Amino acid sequence: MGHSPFEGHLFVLMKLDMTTESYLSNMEELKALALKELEKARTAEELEQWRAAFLGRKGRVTQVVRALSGLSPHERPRAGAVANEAKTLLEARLAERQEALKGAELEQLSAQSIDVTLPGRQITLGGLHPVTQIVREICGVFTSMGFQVVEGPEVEWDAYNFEKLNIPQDHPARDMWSTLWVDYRDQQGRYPMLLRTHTSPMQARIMEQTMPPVRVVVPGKCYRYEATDATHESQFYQIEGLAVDEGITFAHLKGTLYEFARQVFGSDRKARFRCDYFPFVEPGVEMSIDCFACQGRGEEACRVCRGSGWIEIMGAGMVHPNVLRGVGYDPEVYTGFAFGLGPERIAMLKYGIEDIRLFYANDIRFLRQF
Ligand code: 2NM
Repeated sequence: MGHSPFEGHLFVLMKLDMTTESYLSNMEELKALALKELEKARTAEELEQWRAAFLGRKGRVTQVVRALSGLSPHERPRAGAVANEAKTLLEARLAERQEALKGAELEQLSAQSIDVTLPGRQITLGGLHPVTQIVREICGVFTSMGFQVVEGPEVEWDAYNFEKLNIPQDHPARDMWSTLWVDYRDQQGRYPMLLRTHTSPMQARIMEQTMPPVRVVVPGKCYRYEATDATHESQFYQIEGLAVDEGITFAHLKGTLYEFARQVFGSDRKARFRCDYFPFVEPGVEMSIDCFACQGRGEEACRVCRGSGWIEIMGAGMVHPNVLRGVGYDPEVYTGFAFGLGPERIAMLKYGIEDIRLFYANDIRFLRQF
């Protein structure tokens, strides 16, 4: 019921038949209570609450002063003088407390004041992860040659990750990728869903949805069920590219990828293409550049090329006619080249990083270097 914090000390109600003695003793009691409560008030807000409770329009003291009218006329002056004196005293004490509080607040403010001429605190800026930086740099090289950057889902269907890429069920080429399967069975009891082992399923999606000319690069995270070591992670990035049009030849592949190598590793690079096998291309190649650390001399002590003078940087090839047919392109009309690279490997070569696991160990001392 009561809102005032002083409600607990219910004051004796004035009665019409009270005597001057009882009036005075009540006034005395009220004054003592008010002074005691005033001591407890610590803030301007509490002081104001106190004022309202005792000296306000409906305050206790005000009510008691009003109750003077209940006394007989000849008793009123004495009691009135005592009541007024009590009221004046309480008002004076309140003013004192308000002054003291204001002083204390000012003191506190000046003690906490800020020297605005001091230099600001140094803040540490975050930065892009080295893999993000290299992915952006590589994509930038290809967009400068007219490619579009596209991203796709990390959880894929077997159909896009393998079948449309000329890797049918039970084909031995499936062993090239140790796959992480999603625990979901279709009506035939097979597992049709997986974590993509490369970004090529997105190329298949793009070709299915658009007619040539197609020029895309697809960066993104891939997953493989493999033990981790200095050159392998179970989660890693890939950037794959694809160009399909009438009249695309292996010369376009070489020209495009050679330009990439020069932009990323320096304009004096040499490039070498040798046969390799990927089920989604024919012919398939691996591309190497001459070692930028020992200038291709193949020095025995060279840690970058391990003495061979050449560094493998990616796989590539002419898109297999089965892949083109599978996405609805006529391989008699359209041809294309495709490539795939690992940005972590590119960054390791470029910056002399010896262990791929450093990228994902979240050691700020390593990450800050880039
Ligand atoms: C590589 C190597 C060679 C490739 C092929 C395709 C697609 F979808 F067009 F068939 N995407 N990526 C490809 C070709 C990827 O990675 C080492």
